[in-house]
Amino acid sequence: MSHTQPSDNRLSQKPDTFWKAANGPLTQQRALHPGKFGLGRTPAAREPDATTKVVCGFCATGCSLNIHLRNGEAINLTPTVDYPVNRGAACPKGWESLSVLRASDRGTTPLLRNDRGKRQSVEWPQAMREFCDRFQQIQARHGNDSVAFLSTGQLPSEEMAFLGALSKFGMGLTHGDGNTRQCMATSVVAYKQSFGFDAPPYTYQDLEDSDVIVLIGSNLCITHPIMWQRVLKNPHQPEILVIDPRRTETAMAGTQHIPLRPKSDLALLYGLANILIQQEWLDRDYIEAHTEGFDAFRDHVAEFTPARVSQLTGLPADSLGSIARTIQAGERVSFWWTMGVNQSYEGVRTAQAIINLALMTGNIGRPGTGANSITGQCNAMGSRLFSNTTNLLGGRDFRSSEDRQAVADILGFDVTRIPDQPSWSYDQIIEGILREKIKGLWVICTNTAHSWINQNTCHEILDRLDFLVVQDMYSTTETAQRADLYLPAAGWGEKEGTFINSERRIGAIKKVTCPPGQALSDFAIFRLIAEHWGCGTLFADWQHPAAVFEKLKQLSRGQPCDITGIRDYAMLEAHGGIQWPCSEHQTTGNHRHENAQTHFTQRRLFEDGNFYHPDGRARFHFEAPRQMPEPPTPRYPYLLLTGRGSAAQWHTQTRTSKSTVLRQLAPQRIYLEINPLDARREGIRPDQDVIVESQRGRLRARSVLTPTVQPGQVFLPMHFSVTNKLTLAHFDPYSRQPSYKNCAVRVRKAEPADDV
Ligand SMILES: Nc1nc2c(c(=O)[nH]1)N[C@H]1C(S)=C(S)[C@@H](COP(=O)(O)OP(=O)(O)OC[C@H]3O[C@@H](n4cnc5c(=O)[nH]c(N)nc54)[C@H](O)[C@@H]3O)O[C@H]1N2
Ligand SMILES: Nc1nc2c(c(=O)[nH]1)N[C@H]1C(S)=C(S)[C@@H](COP(=O)(O)OP(=O)(O)OC[C@H]3O[C@@H](n4cnc5c(=O)[nH]c(N)nc54)[C@H](O)[C@@H]3O)O[C@H]1N2
Ligand code: SF4
Ligand SMILES: [Mo]
Repeated sequence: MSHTQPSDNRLSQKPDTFWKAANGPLTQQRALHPGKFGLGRTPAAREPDATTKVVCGFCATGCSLNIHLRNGEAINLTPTVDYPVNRGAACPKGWESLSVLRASDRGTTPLLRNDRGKRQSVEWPQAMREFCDRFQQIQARHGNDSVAFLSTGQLPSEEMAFLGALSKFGMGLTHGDGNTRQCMATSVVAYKQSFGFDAPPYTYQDLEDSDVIVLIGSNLCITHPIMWQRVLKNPHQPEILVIDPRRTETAMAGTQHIPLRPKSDLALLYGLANILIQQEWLDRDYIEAHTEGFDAFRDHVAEFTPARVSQLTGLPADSLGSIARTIQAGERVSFWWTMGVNQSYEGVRTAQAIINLALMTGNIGRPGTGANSITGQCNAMGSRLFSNTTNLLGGRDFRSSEDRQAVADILGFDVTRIPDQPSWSYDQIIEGILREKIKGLWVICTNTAHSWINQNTCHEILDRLDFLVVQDMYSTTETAQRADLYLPAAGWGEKEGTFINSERRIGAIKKVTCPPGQALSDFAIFRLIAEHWGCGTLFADWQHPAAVFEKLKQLSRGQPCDITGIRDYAMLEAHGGIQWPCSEHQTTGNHRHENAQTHFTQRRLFEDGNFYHPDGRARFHFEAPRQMPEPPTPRYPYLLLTGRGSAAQWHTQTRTSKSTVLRQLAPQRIYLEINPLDARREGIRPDQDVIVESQRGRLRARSVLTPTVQPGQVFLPMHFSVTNKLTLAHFDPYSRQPSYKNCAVRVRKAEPADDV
């Protein structure tokens, strides 16, 4: 590292002086620990009224924001013009990043539930004692693996790696999973099986280079608005096909909307493959040189005739031919998918059906092509590599003794500390609580009691725990309110580290303002826990995020995600972020890339046709479509779709609801989108209270009559906690990702007697 760090003696201080030092005014902090709190490394420290660049902390687009400082404290922001991702644009959430930090429900002290069930403010040392005593007692009584954690795709990689290492190698936990299970697990498994490593191959420039863009189950206009802006900059007048049961904002803006029946994507994609094969609209050379398993795939899809596919998808048979022709006519076809694919009981095979189309038409590894999963959260890509949950650190495998040894050597731990099994998945942890296997749970940076599928059982299950700890920026989240111990965390802008965006670009976040009260960065909390737990010496050199970034580099060495060529945070800033892989070979000595600047700015994978399986070939994976577990019935005649409602709302709204600007840009009450024909049949008028009911629960919403949802389907935004009272807990068998976007409901006008 270019910054030499003074040794950190904070943990030898008493913890109460520790947090005071960590959280004093910026000037005081700098005096106490020059160069220690991020600001020492930003231009802010040298020029207190300067501007510094930070990547956004909401979605995985990974825009860069210029933070304008006065006296070293952030006062405003503007999108960065010379950043290769957003080039001067930001969506409303990005613009409001600073205002969401200043909310009255930010946690300012730890809160401990007392004997009467009331939450009481306590000092950090007591909070740490409770944390360690309670979890250690549970472990002593029920075994080490009776305590588990649930984490996130929204912490910097350095904090994720610290959490993963501390919990599994220090505290002896076996089970810990993240909210990325709700989100990206399907893509991870699909890529691993097809390509040999979890590797989204694209760069955003592909959005501008394609002449055909196929969006499957993605509402890009509102969920990744700045990626959509890149589509708008495409000079090739691309065909934009939007495959979505709803006529979304994106479907309206595209050139062709394909309103298939929900969860019939697999049939559609196999049907398209069949037509392409029948017509010989293939890249035979590519298939032969770079893939494995095509013949069996050809036989499998032969049964998906246009007539059958039309019946399964509800699309006219001739529209299939026209989609196939569009793909054939394209010279640079890119396929992009998000939650309409991943959140499905057959998500992995659906994602792979998309990958198969790209492989068989040779649309991969060239500009404007690719089978491209779009990531959701700011650092979901970091969690895929460095959270130490399902994968061992660096995209490795817990079951491989070689990988365990490599990690132990790099980190200087005894290899016996590393579990030889991957963690239980999120749903298995929740079920583990029900089966009384898990007694203690530590939730970090996710709001399980709102976002997990089927909330009625989820709430009951959380309440069964002997000890629930929630570490969050806000003390009022649905999950924090259920906690026995709440730990107040600093958020984006109040700490440092790195995120990896959807196109594998690593960018830095910095501390540009102070967290409120006694709130600490998650990094500092992990350090306190290590010390109190009794494993502080193991983490003696995990002093600050930059030191852990060095470890991430070593953990990535020789892996497809090798980042050993990134010198330090300053290098990331100098290059506008850097996409992985970026190995030492690429940046130093004779191997230095000829055109280093371009090389750093844009990079896609598989340009040489080599995939990560030992034989270098990509695989065709396929399977027969499954039955929808809960299709509509006469008693529950509508299929419920859920998803994002607006560009101004983020998930469970703990952050976005704190901005007056964002609140004005989005509905404040939950609403149900229903087709006017269905509404008429049910006697429902616009903007009226309705009751929506599934077999598991019911809720009250305002009606929005709109032809954007098809007859027989309704849509609820996920941003209101009641939505998941209705959803059915069912999962993809390979990725264990919840299938949030299909369950049967009924709808009626609310009556005065209704008590919901
Ligand atoms: N404003 C905003 N932006 C966000 C987020 C946010 O909360 N707010 N969250 C971020 C995160 S973590 C994620 S994961 C992404 C999600 O980004 P998206 O996946 O784009 O968002 P969703 O609305 O969940 O789902 C996309 C679409 O899938 C469609 N769909 C439902 N069922 C099916 C089906 O069977 N087949 C097909 N083809 N489509 C179907 C829905 O109608 C919906 O329009 O957004 C990220 N960006
Ligand atoms: N019905 C339905 N449900 C869904 C979905 C759907 O489409 N439909 N989508 C699913 C998907 S894709 C996702 S990704 C999940 C998202 O679900 P969640 O992860 O539960 O949603 P968030 O609101 O992003 O929760 C993040 C929490 O972390 C806190 N936080 C933010 N920054 C920090 C930090 O730096 N440190 C700490 N300690 N805390 C912090 C926030 O205050 C918030 O409480 O929802 C899933 N649930
Ligand atoms: S598009 Fe995503 S990364 Fe860009 S400003 Fe909006 S929320 Fe932030
Ligand atoms: Mo997500």
